[in-house]
Amino acid sequence: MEFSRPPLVHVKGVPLIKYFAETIGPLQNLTAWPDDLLISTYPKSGTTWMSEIVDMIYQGGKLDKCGRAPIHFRVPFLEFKCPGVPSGLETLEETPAPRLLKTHLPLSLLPQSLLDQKVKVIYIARNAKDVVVSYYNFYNMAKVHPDPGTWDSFLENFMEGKVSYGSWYQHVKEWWELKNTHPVLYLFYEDLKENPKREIKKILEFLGRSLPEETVDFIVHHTSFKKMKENPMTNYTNAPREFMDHSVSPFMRKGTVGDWKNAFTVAQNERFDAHYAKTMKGCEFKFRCEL
Ligand code: PPS
Repeated sequence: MEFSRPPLVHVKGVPLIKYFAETIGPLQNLTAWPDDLLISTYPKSGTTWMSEIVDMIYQGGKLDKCGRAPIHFRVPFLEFKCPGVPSGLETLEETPAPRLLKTHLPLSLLPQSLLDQKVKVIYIARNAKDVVVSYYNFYNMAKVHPDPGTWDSFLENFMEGKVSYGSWYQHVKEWWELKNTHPVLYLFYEDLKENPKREIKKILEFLGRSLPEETVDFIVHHTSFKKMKENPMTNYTNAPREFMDHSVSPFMRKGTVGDWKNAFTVAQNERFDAHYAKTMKGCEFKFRCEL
C-alpha cells in the first residue's frame, strides 16, 4: 500500500498524522492499569532507545526475551494507526501486565485514565536542534507524514509548531510541569548519551527495581546505538517499506548529539537561537546541544 502523504489533521488544535488523529477519540476510553509504565517523548527524542532499555530491565537483561518481538509490539504505541498494520490499541489488547506504553501526545490529548491511575512516566527530552534534523529525515522516510518540503521551510514549520504533534517547546515544558503532581522521571537524551549507566540506575531507582551490576553493564552494551542499529527487533527494518523507506533515511540514522551542525546554516542557527530564547524564556531547565 502506498501512502498519499495526507495533510496533518488538527485535534483540539494539535496537528497530527491523519491516521493517528483518528485514534484520539477511541483512545480516550483507554483503561490504564496502575502497574503500566508510560514512555513519553516528543518525536525523535530517544523513545525507541528508552523502550529497549526498559524492556531489558523488565526482562532482567535476558536478550532472548527481548528478541520475542519488534519493539513496537513489546511497547505498544498508543495513538499509532496505519492502514494494513495493527494499531496501538489492537497491540495493547495482546499485551500482558506489567505493560510498557509509548506516546508522543501532548497532555491535552493524553487519555485521562493514565493520569487518574497515577501511571509512572519516563519522559525523555532531546535538544530541539537535533530533534528537528532527525524529524526532517523521518518525515522524508515515513510516508504517513505530509511532504516535509525544503529543509528551510520544515525548520520554520517546526519553530511554529506546524509539524505532527505540534510545538516541541510546549511539549518539553508541560511534561516538566507535570512532575509537580504526577510520578514523572524526566530524562535527557544527551545525559543518556554521555553516561548511559548513570541514567539506567536512575530508571531502576524510579521503578523500585534492582539488577546486578553486570546486568546493568550488559544493558548498556546491548542498547548502544551500534547494537540497536543492527538489531531487527529495534531498528524498524521489519516495518512495511511503504510505511518506512530506510533507503531514503534509516530509522537508526546517526544517534549522536550535535548532528544539527551538519544541517543548520549560520543564518538558520541565528534565527533559531533568537526564536528559542524568546519561546523558552524563564524555562527552569536547560538543554545541551553538544557534549
Ligand atoms: S520516534 O519515531 O519518534 O519514536 O523516534 P525516537 O526513537 O524517539 O528517536 C529516534 C532517534 O533516536 C536515535 N536512537 C538512538 N540514539 C542513541 N542511541 C540509541 N541506542 C538510539 N536508538 C535510537 C535514532 O537514531 C534517531 O535519532 P537520529 O538523530 O535521527 O539518528
